[in-house]
Amino acid sequence: MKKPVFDTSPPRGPADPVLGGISLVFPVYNESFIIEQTLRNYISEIQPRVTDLEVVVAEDGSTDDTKVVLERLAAELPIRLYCSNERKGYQQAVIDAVAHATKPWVFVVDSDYQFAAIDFWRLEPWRREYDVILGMKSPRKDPFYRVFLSWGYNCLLRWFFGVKYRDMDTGFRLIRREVLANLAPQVKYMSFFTAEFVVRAHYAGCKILEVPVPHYERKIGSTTIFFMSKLFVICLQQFIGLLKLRQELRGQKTTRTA
Ligand SMILES: Nc1nc2c(ncn2[C@@H]2O[C@H](COP(=O)(O)OP(=O)(O)O)[C@@H](O)[C@H]2O)c(=O)[nH]1
Ligand SMILES: [Mg+2]
Repeated sequence: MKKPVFDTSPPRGPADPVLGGISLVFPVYNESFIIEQTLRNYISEIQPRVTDLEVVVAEDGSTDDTKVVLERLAAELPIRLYCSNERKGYQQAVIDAVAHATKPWVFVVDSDYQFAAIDFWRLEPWRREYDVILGMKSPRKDPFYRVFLSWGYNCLLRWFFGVKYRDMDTGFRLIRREVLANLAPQVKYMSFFTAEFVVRAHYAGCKILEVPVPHYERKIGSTTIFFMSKLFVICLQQFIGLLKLRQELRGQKTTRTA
């Protein structure tokens, strides 16, 4: 396959309807200050240019005003809202959220607007050739310790699983729904879903592409996951998860052809 060339300012659609409709999926936890802006920006950017679009918003366990804001927005915007009271954690939240998607393609995006809606168009045209299209944060605008930990994590993933991807924990990804339906329910070892999903997709022979996308600082709130006080436990959990996944996949030859 020839090396992909990335357009630095791709046209803003329209998406080719032949490639199928798109489910836009947002996991949300404690984002009351930013979720309205995120939903309005994504819907106004994408809805006029995608013939068959649905928007799934999956919130659980928020302890701030997020539910109230979402209920108000659901009366106005074309969203399907799913709320539950117990926090699920990122991994289970994403698995449950994508199960609500019904279109042939699923665009799963973090709701804190660290990725801009317009950058959807950097990923969208690659649907012709790939099954999993990952927005590779370039450069990553997170605190130094996060950039460093993520670099180490990605190095370990490449080494353990013989993959070549550089940003396997991105929060901006466009995925063929049948791939998600097959593989998402199997994700269980690594808490942040995407890395384990990408490794499983690679071993299942999926065509995976990383496309550079701008990444922005979190303007409001702070990480809902990577608290300093929990970093050691999180790192340990990911490392144990990595070992378990390797154990499971050991001996399995990747079915990739490209
Ligand atoms: N539904 C749901 N969403 C979550 C949960 N934890 C995190 N999120 C969402 O997942 C996204 C990524 O979280 P974030 O704190 O921005 O992670 P970071 O960017 O890696 O620091 C955000 O949109 C959060 O609102 C959870 O337990 N349930
Ligand atoms: Mg974030």
